[in-house]
Amino acid sequence: MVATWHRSTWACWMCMFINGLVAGATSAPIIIDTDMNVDDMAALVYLVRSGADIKGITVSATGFSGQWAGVDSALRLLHKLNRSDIPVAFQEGYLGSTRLNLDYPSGMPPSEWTEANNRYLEQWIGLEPSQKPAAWQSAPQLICQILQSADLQSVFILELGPYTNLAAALHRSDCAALFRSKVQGLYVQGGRLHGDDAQKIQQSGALRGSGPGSGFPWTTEKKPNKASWNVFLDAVSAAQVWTFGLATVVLSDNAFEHLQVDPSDPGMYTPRNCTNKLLADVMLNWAPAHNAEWSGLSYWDQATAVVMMQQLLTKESACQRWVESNITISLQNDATYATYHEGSLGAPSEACLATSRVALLNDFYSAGCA
Ligand SMILES: [Ca+2]
Repeated sequence: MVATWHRSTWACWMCMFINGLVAGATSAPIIIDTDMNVDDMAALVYLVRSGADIKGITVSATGFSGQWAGVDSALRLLHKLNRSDIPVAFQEGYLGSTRLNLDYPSGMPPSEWTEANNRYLEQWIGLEPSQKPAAWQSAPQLICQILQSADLQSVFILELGPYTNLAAALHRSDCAALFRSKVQGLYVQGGRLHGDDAQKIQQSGALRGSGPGSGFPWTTEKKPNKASWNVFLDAVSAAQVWTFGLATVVLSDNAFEHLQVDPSDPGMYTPRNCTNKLLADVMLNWAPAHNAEWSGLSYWDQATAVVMMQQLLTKESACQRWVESNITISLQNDATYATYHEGSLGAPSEACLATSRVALLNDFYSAGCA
């Protein structure tokens, strides 16, 4: 199935090339679902400047920014980038779908983790609020409407946050059929590919939870260490999207091992003649605004955006190692909770396991300068 997708995807890329889309540096239509952390903000600047044909942005309230702030941050950035024509939608309702433990009914990050993201663009980058209001549609409604008016097998979805909005769209009447007919592929950030490792650990029983009677043990203070945040924060929604089986490209945690941010990066990789410093500003204030160590910050969403655009524009990929697999999400009440399970079921996937830091940062900072 992956091979079939690979061939059809390649055929489509060739079509785009022949049709001259590549020459114009405009991508296929894209829907971005995001939680508007700082890496999402930087990825968005890169995407707009590198010719992504963004049809809409949906913002989850289950990730690393408050509901009131994520949409505002996206609108501020689009205003600065002269792209206020792109609709930005709120998540439907407030809470996500995952409620496996009534003692911890919401898996959302604590507010002290998200506070710096909420006011980042205002306080650290000095961006004005946008006069453009958020979309009148809810996130799932906007996704379904974009798919409704799209050509067959034309749309790519970029998932940079929890899967709450995508699952909600899938559950809307008739929208699953639109996903089947209109979506060509899904790109997602994060998650460790276990391979044989996990099976061995599972068989040994070493990953069992805290035992009978202890209840469901996982909270934001205690996450299985191989679970991606984007999966963990709403694991039921993530599991539903992966089980639906869209052709998926995943930038796995393995691919970020040499992608820590260094504050010298913008100076090193931004072209000398670049007068547009927005991307460098967004990157350079990340650690100070969060009282974080640079070594703890990586090019997570940025790298996912770069690899997607390189594929859509048929450029050489910064990904150096790929593996094909079918992936589902484990919802077992043990340390595999919210991690990838590789097998014969779920989404036919191509996972990037290793990236070239130099190739990736060259593209990111030079396109971000355009
Ligand atoms: Ca994100």
